[in-house]
Amino acid sequence: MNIHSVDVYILDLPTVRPHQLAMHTITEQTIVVACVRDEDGVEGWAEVATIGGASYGESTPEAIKVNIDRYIAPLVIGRNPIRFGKIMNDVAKQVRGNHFAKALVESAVVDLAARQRSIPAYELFGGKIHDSLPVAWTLASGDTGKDIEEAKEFLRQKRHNIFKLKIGIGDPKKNVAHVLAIKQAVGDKARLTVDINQAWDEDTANACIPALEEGGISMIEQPLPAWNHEGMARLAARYRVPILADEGATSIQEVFHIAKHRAGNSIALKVCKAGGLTATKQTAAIAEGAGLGLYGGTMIESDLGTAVCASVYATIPEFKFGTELFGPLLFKDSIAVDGIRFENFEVVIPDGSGFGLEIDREKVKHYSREKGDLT
Ligand code: MUC
Ligand code: MG
Repeated sequence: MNIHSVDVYILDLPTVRPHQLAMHTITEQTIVVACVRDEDGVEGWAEVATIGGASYGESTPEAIKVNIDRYIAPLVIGRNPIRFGKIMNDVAKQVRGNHFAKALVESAVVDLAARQRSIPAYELFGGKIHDSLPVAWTLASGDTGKDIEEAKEFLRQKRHNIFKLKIGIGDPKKNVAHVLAIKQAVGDKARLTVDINQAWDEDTANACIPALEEGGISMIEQPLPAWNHEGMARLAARYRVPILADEGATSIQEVFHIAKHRAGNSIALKVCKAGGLTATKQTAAIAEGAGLGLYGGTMIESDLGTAVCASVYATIPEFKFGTELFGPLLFKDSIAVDGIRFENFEVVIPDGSGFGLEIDREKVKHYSREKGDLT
């Protein structure tokens, strides 16, 4: 059955606590959800998230919706969802950039194609290799004492033993002291990484990385601006601690460039920044071929968007740094009837049809900015 309609909703969901990044503090997280329906009424659902409007990346929730409604949906309606490769290839010829919008549409079409066949979406990407994957938590309350309490509690609950610290805002030296205090408090029970979200220049990076390396920090994420591949290459050559590219690795071409010039020795995958599930697999293949370590990244999606990422990450052989698919745990509420499960320091890959979640339409309606038009 072919695709009959494509509907896009922007939702604002509250978080359990403020989440502080270099460019924005999240208290309400905005997600964009798409519902693709076939002529029999079977639905495919997907989600992408953005952080802080236009402050983190170029794709804003409003632009994602407008560009799908106006430019992408007409290219998708009337098509057979199982031909998602051809559909997205045709979209690529007519629509430049717009990776988040393309990721959202491809994912919803894949969910529909899988549901039409009553199979999990990961079967359309080679099948799952992992039943679950390690999952980090970001300590980003902005307070050392609270972060230590949170880390100890999650270790006790066997929820997380990898913690990422957002240190792109404030005085770099104080931030290093904050990280080392947390490392000292958790000791060998947990791995600690830091994400600078592009906030340092090379001098600041050279002033801070030696202490972090010495203190046992296990990975440094996007210390320099996304454009500064040469600087990232110098850091990767100079330090033992892995240097991970996130905002600097947003297309297969960029990842190839990073691999060729060693502008970092590891890559954060994100379905939205790659432009979809297919592009995520291609990115992973480039990284694998070049011997770069992989990290299963998040844009802090809720259950649905996390299920999208988990489904494709499950088909990728190795995540040297695990994943950070903790998004659902930061949200106060869910738009899924049964959410993603977390067990024994890992996120469990959902096994039902499509991305494995049943959508709670009332919740979508409740949190949607476009109240009226959810049919
Ligand atoms: C990012 O840059 O990695 C992922 C985890 C988190 O706390 O923020 C996001 C964005
Ligand atoms: Mg990052």
